[in-house]
Amino acid sequence: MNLMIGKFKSLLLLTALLLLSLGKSEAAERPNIVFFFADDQTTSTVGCYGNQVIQTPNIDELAKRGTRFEKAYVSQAICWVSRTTILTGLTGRSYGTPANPEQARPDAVQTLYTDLLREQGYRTGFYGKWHAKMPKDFKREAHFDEFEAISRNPYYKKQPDGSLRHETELIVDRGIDFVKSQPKGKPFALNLWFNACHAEDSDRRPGIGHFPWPRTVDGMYEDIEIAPPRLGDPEIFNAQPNFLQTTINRERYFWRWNTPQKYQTNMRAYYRMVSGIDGAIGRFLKALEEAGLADNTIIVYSADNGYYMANRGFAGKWSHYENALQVPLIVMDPRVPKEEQGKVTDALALNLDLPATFLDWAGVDVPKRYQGQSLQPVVKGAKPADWRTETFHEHFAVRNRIPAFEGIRDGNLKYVRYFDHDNYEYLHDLESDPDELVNLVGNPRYAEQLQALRDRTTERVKELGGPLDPLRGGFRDSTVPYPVASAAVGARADNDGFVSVFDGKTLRHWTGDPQYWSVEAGALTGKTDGSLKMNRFITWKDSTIRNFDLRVKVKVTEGGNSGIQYRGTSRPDLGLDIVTGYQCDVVANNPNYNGMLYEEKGRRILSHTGEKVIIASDGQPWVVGKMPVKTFAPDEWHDFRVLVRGNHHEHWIDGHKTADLIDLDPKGRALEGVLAVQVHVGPKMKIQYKDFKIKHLPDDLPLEQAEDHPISADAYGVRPQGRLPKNWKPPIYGKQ
Ligand SMILES: [Ca+2]
Repeated sequence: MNLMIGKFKSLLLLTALLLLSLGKSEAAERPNIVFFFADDQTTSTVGCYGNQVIQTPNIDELAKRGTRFEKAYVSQAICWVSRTTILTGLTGRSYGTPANPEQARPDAVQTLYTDLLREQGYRTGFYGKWHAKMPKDFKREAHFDEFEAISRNPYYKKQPDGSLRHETELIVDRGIDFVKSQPKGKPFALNLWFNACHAEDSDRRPGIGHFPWPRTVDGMYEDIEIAPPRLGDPEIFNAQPNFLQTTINRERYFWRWNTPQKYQTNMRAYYRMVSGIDGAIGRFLKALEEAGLADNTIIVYSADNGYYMANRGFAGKWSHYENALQVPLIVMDPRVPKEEQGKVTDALALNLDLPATFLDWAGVDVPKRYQGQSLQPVVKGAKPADWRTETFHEHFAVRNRIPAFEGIRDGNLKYVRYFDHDNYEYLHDLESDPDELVNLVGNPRYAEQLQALRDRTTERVKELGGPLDPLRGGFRDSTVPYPVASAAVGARADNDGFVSVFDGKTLRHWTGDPQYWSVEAGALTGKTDGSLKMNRFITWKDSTIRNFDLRVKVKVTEGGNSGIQYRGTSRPDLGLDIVTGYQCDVVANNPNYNGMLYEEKGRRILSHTGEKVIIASDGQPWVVGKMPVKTFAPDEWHDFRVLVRGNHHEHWIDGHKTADLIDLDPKGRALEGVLAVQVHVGPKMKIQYKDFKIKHLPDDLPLEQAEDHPISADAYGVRPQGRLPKNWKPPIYGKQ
């Protein structure tokens, strides 16, 4: 071998080795970034932000080892804008146009922050809810090394083995696989963007329907009474201008929070969703530790917007109050010195800051167009003296239905104007009035500051993309402030006031196991082959029902057994489709059961067909009168009617009354719940329902009172279900 060449070769090798080791140490210095992003969550539902009930030990631990931002906000409180803002580093007004502000311009989304990280050697991953509104032809997966959109609807996804897995768990499963397949010496940026805790809007069954939780947290909080909303005083709502009293914030209040029962059920379900996220995060952190990557991985936890959970008589997000704009933000950087860990900062932070922060951590230049700033200085040390005191907030998504506003927070003062609603203005002093209950706009002492904030808003609007074009097509209210029947909010009724609950074509408005339920010849059809071990249900998803007049045509095969279940409760403890509640029975072969009033899994038979019954306050049903019993042939259509007003229940078949009952048992009775129909264990059968409609009656119909319905001494007990002693005789009310 030529000596010179040999020398040259070894020099080359040495240089290559040097370069390699340099590259390696550089890579080692660059941290990995994991961004956990929840949906629809404000600070009130995280343990470390002061909620004593909710269990979020893993998120709390991140705060203990990291920095918790007390004043973190989004620029616009709606899912897709918040997400697009993080991906682009731009406010909604800046990534869209005045004519079409909701649509991101192609040039604004050409390079996402993940592209910039990737160009600098980061492996990037995205799993979960995307929901950013991108231009046509935009290819999401082209902006990440690994990408999988995982959405809700349904939250439970069928797995290859037939089991169901919640999206929160699936997203973290993917994240763990990503970490396990991470090549050595290469940094990564992983986005785990949950759908939780977004409500399943199209499914308004309280609890598991509206806020489906991962089954790992089943039963959690079941025995806990959640405190009523802090800002629940109706006067707070009544003080709103009409355009906010009639908006989508109010409409959805009637979906989820308007009765104590719905509130409790949905709050518990929501808390479970949060604890589900927390548990999944714990699982991820363990895998990260096991992969030996924890020491160099920064963890971020935040949410895309805040959430009204009955505060102010509202639901959802969108409007200008802190409940909607404020989000949790926790940053845990393991490289930060011990003495800086566990701190709580009042530095004003925005969702807009996150992409700039991610790039800063990676040592990538933050593009000039980015409107946020890196949070790294705050996380590493004390809040810099020149940290921002001003943030800009706006809302214009779905402008025809959600009141649009723009405004500025500066120090303690927050100013907004609803520019499509006569420029209605708010000015809040967040220090003296953190709940924003006082509007200072008319207060002369604030006149000067008000004018300054108006001018500053105009200036910022101009800088960020200019005023929006005038609203086209007008504004549409979503509800009246106090609907007569809350179930009728958003429902379309015919001329007689009836709402169709089944369209004759699809099961879109229903949820149940397709193994038993289908549409046949325009009818909602349930079938069993005689092998059922448990009654199965299909439930109407559009709303709960309270006081109502229900009409439906019913046909059942010989020997068949079904029922119209009303004011029911989902029972995920028994099965995802199981419902308990009152039932107007449909029983083909027993006229004493056909049209009777039964209670599934509760007090059982409340009245046989033809019995007029009063249920005493202790839950005992007493027969106080009789009606003739008729036989209705199987395999023919019959008109069923269920009329329920307050605690008075009446059933009819073909105009013939089969049940008339007053329920005076305050503990056992239900005044609201879901509508479902049933297939029963027993012989093979087919049940069909068509022309299914309901008229929602006023919520506040009076309840029948015991003093107006004395039970006569000769009233006798309703025969209970099941085998009874041979000499069983009904108890007599007067002889108790
Ligand atoms: Ca959201």
